[in-house]
Amino acid sequence: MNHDILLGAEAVARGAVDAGISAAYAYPGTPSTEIFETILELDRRDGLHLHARWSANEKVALEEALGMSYAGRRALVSFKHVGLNVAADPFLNSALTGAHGGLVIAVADDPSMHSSQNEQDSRFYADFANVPCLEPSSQQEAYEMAVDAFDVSERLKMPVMLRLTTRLAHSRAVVTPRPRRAQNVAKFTDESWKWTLLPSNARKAFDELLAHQVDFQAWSQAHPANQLTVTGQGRPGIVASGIAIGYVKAALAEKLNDYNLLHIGAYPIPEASLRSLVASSSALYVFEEGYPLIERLLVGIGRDPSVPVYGRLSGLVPRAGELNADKVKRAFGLPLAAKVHVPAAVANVMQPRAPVLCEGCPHTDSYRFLNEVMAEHPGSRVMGDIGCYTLGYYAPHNGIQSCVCMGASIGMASGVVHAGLWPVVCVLGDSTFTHSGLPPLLDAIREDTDMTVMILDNSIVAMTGGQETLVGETDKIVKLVKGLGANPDHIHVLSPLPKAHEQNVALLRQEVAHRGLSVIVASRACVTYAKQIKENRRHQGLPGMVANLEGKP
Ligand SMILES: Cc1ncc(C[n+]2csc(CCOP(=O)(O)OP(=O)(O)O)c2C)c(N)n1
Ligand code: SF4
Repeated sequence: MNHDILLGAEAVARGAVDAGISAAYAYPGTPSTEIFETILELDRRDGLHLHARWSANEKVALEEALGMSYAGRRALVSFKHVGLNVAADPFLNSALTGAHGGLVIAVADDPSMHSSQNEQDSRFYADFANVPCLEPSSQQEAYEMAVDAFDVSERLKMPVMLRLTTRLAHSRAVVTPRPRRAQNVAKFTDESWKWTLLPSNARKAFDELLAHQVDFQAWSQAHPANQLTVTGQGRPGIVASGIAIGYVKAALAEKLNDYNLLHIGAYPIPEASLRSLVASSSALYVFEEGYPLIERLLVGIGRDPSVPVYGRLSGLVPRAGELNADKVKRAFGLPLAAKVHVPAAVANVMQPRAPVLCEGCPHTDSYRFLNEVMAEHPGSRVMGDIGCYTLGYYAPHNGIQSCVCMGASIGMASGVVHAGLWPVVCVLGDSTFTHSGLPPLLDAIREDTDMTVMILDNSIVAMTGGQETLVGETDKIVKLVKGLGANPDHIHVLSPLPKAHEQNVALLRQEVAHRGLSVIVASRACVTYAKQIKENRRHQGLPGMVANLEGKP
């Protein structure tokens, strides 16, 4: 039997491939990126002939996967938790259409916000949409659940969410894979009415979805990942979901035998098991990675308080941030592991520091000329976006004053202009622009909004590790902007190079002074991913290396 040492994210990819997917769709984002990167690698290595290209954004990824499912074949979608906000519309509606070919949506949450702007819990989305959800507690389970999720999706005719969190996605363990299954043959659904969500169909489809909840409950109740162990009537009970079971085991060791225990790894929450646990236990301790989904159900309103419930809501466990074994130990008043002594010299080096742009980064030069021009307008603002250039918030650049979600810079800059403040510039990267910058730019073009949009085109999706961009060439970005209807007299391309600084200052000064919309594309390749850019361009069939790699240290 084969064994592999896999990241949780890699295990999901292996599981999906072994389940017989025909396609994978994704948009990069930590901690989900490795799922799709592994699919690309397996596709190349094993000649699988999957459809696997990065999508423009998460909504598009899910819609493409829905089409694949409509056509009877299996598709995996993967993105980070905030990506599910972008894909929320097709996700919630896919609960009504159901799935034809297996459809699995792997969402990686990031509690403690290691690389994210919030720590939302995707299980709430599954609950909200009324779709089944699987939450692995180990890399092996991540693999098995990925395979099973496709079976369940086809059996229950529903999209299934596979929820990961950072620790599991990014840590390795031995995984034993199963034999690989063949892909499905394409065949249209014969229930097109369900996929045509006109109110008359949608009402029927929603009734079906609600009626099916008993089947989903029966499935989750019987799922091996949902394990109830009653060690004794009247003992305290523990509920642990997903990866939290590992922390509970590590913290309590053999003391765990003194507790009743319910582990939950499949949702909807298995209500019968939860009721049995409540009926058998004197008190309940709830450990779940993320928000208090199970705890909230247990606490309820107006319930009998004779079985107290302790968890994030009660304050026994911190409300925010990742769980770990120490947090569980603290909850039970157990001694913590001895602190590792870090010598003073090492501790000084390890002081937390704000992340910085790489040496020679083109964004540094963009912030230099941008700051010089904005300094001429005290009280002006630069609306930022999400990418490497977000690091321009920190000193020495101090170049942006907002960052909310991908693509928000343009819409927010418009709002500021609508409020009567001036001047306003916004900065966003090339991938962020194609992800969700086009619709707000259309609005701004329609109104000739008095602001300057700077698209920082570094030829790659740098922040998430060097994935290919959708457009690939500055000329095409310019064509896109022109095609949307922007005034060609106020569309410019510049090179953010130290030697072009004065020229760039003059151009930006001129466009900020222009009382209407200007778009400036600052085009220079990322120096850190130079090799990757070359590789991506070759893959995209684009000619050779980009010319503007000057500034590489
Ligand atoms: C909705 C959503 N999806 C994905 C991410 C992860 N993410 C952060 S920045 C980024 C892309 C940045 O690329 P680009 O705009 O080209 O800027 P660069 O990092 O190359 O400077 C991605 C995908 C996110 N934060 N939000
Ligand atoms: S990875 Fe590239 S874009 Fe990101 S900071 Fe480094 S040089 Fe700049």
